[in-house]
Amino acid sequence: YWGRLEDLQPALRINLPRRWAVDDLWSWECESEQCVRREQRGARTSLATCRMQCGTAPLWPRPTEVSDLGSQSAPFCLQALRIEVHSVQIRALLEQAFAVFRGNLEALVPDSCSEEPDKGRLSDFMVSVQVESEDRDPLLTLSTNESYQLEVCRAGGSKLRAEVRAQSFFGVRHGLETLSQLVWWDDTSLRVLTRAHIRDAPRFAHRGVLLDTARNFLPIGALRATVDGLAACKLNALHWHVSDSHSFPFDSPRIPNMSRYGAYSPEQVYSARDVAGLVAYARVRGVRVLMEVDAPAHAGNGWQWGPNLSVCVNRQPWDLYCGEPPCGQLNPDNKQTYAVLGALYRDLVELTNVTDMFHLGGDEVNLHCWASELSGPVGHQELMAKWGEFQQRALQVLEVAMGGTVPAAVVVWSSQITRPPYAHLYLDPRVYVIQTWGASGWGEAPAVLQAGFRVILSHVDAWYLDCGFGDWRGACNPVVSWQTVYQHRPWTELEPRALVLGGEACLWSEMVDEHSLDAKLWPRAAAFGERMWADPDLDDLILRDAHGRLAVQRKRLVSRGIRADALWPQWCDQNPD
Ligand code: CP6
Repeated sequence: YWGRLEDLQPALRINLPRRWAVDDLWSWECESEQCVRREQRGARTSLATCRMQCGTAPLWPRPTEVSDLGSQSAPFCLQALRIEVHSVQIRALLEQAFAVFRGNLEALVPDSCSEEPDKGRLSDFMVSVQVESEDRDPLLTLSTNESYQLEVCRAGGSKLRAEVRAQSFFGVRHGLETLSQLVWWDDTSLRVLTRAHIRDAPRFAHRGVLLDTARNFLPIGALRATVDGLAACKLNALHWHVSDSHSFPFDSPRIPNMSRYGAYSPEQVYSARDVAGLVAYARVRGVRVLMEVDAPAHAGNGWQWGPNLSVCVNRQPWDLYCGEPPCGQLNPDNKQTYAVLGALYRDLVELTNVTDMFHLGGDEVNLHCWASELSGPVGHQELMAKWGEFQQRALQVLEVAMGGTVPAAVVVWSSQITRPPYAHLYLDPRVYVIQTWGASGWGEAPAVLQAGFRVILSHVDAWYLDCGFGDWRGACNPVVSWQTVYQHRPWTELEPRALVLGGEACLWSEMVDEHSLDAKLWPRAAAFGERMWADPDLDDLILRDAHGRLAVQRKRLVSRGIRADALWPQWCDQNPD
């Protein structure tokens, strides 16, 4: 505009709605399951309320069966919220889960909710929880029934009743999570849908996220925050890759030398108390912690205190002796190696309440390292046999650490030894679960399934949330989008389906620390969560619907203190469809 500013004044005086007041000036109405904006000064139906009341509540992950979802809501104060426990044997645990639920609602409220008894507010919001199982000390296993039923209905007058029923504590916990998603903040108060009937169950038993605390240390608080995010998305496993060749931050009560020699600094360690605290924190949130001390490869710094426990440590040129610098690989010929491993396993078994699953690592063994450092035969077959023997002895010390039993699922990463002909020579399919990490195109999963092994899928081309190939060498591609994560459904082509236990989204931490953790994990790990829990069919419509719901889930994560990455311009929030 080249004219005088004064000439423009009349135009500027056109009364445009101020953006931040958009909900005051427009009214949102439901039309064929879509929120439609109508100009109506002074109207107070907010977009959030419209969305919820449209019968399209943005639940994440999508439940299996929503047979009834009301189109009415009621405002309430947190003071109205109460719990009724029908399962006395685990009352304490249920009350803790309820406190978490309550905290999640509290996090939605920007300021303190007015205590004035407002007309129309619920006087009583009763949450009744009931667990069928008699288990007094419930721990998550692969056979835990995580399904639940949630019913919300008016209980006369200004009372609301929500019933959560499940076989296990973990089902009830998921039910509370869903209930928390029927609640939203509506400018002046919390509101909740007043009718709902939901039956829900996960598609896969193992739904995990891997964090690596060896390349860069992550403070225990960052791990706790990650557990909060997992819980919000009904993910149930934190695979904690605690050590690698770079560092050994686990302060093992039995072998304190490991972190003395291996931690980046005396402060950057996880004490037994830290670990036990995290495990308890995670259990209340429906998550189990699986700690992996990687072996025999990816083990160097931290092991130097003993004579010859690890070989090739920090050796150059690294690309001859390991998959990623700095090198380091356990010495399979040293009896002491197994004694130390056994002691470490014993610590982990005690601290993490191991039930039916334990991770032994087992990835990227470099035979050239062993050939160059150990005496004896150097042929390929003999070196594979050495690896096989290492695996068997590691399993033996695990059995001892577990008090004479082997967990039903001993997990190792896919590698040369999990492929034919070695898999059948050295690994028992009744014991081992293979976590396949190569690209989908490598065909690892079909081969492993055909050999009768159970699998956990974590394909590098879809579910690696760091950089995929070559990250620490400076390349960073491809970075997977949430859509890539979400659309990946390898099991549609895998047989037998029953052997697919689930999957993991992996965040290796060569280029991650606590400052970037949240944004790299979320909301993409949430997209993974819905894929694992609900496994919705895919078409454009579903992807569109998912985009909108994920944007809401991302806001929930933010409200709970997770600094999740943005999904779209804020304009899209205000202009649905
Ligand atoms: N660390 C360990 C890693 C990787 C693996 N194990 C890895 C390898 C290739 C890519 C990404 C990660 N950084 N211990 C393999 C499972 Cl592309």
